[in-house]
Amino acid sequence: MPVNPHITVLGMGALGQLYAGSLAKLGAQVTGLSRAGTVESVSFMTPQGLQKVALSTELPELYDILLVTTKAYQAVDAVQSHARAIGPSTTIVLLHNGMGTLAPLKKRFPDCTIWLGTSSHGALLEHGILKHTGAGETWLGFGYGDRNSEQESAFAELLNQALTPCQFSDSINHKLWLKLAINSVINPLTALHQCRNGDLNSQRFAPQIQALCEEFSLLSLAEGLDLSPEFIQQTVYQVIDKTAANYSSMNRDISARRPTENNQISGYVVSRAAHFGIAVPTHSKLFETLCRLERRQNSTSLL
Ligand code: KPL
Repeated sequence: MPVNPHITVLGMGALGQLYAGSLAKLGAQVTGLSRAGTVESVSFMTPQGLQKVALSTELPELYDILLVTTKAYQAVDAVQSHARAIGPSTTIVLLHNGMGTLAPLKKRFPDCTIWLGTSSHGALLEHGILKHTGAGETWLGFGYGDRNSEQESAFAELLNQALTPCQFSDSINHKLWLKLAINSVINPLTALHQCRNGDLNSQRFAPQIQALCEEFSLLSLAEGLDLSPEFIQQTVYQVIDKTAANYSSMNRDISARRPTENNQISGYVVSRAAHFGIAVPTHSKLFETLCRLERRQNSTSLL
């Protein structure tokens, strides 16, 4: 990878635009790719007014860094559709909610390096204008392929300057599973009840949230992670408080009748629990209820 790698951001939703625009502001070479093609600029709403940041519309023949910010269920096919520009010198960075994309990608691209990441930044796109609604953090970690600590630190430092803080972690699995725990509680509940994250502070959700955290903790033990139910619950409520005014991504997907990341969030929890023979009845019920809701929405939208 060159000293100043070209960064291709795949998926130009709010989070993709936040990362692409912030990196481009810093002077990095960034191309943003949406389904319609390359995106020419990112328009940030800042306290000083609108700031338009130009992106590069040129794509390298072989990608240096491919930062994947699509929905989790699109990630594998989206990366696959760029296979001709992905070679042994490409590093794929997976920065989406949910789990389950590493295994198919490393099988499909055995010569690449894959890093995993998680972001807690809040971003909102309204009429093409990007708002950075919540300062968060980015964690990156090694997923697959050749390790190169210089490149790992250099990219983490670049992101740290663009969108502080960002660190490369040796315990990325712990961070990813904690994010999965947060998403497996907040996303399905706010999607099914069509409420804001902060509404989950209501006492009526407390028993369900407690059960979800206890079940997740049992699964985390089996995964060798040991996240206590108290720690998960405390973290979930911290995120609920920090993002109280926001609608979760799954809430927005259901409200707009788009597909959700249910399979990559609750579905992943349920399938890993089944693998270990652990009962997760509260997660299973939420997963199935959302599957039914999505099926109903799909069938009525076909009428
Ligand atoms: O990641 C999120 C999401 O909406 O997908 C949370 C953390 C729940 C914030 O809304």
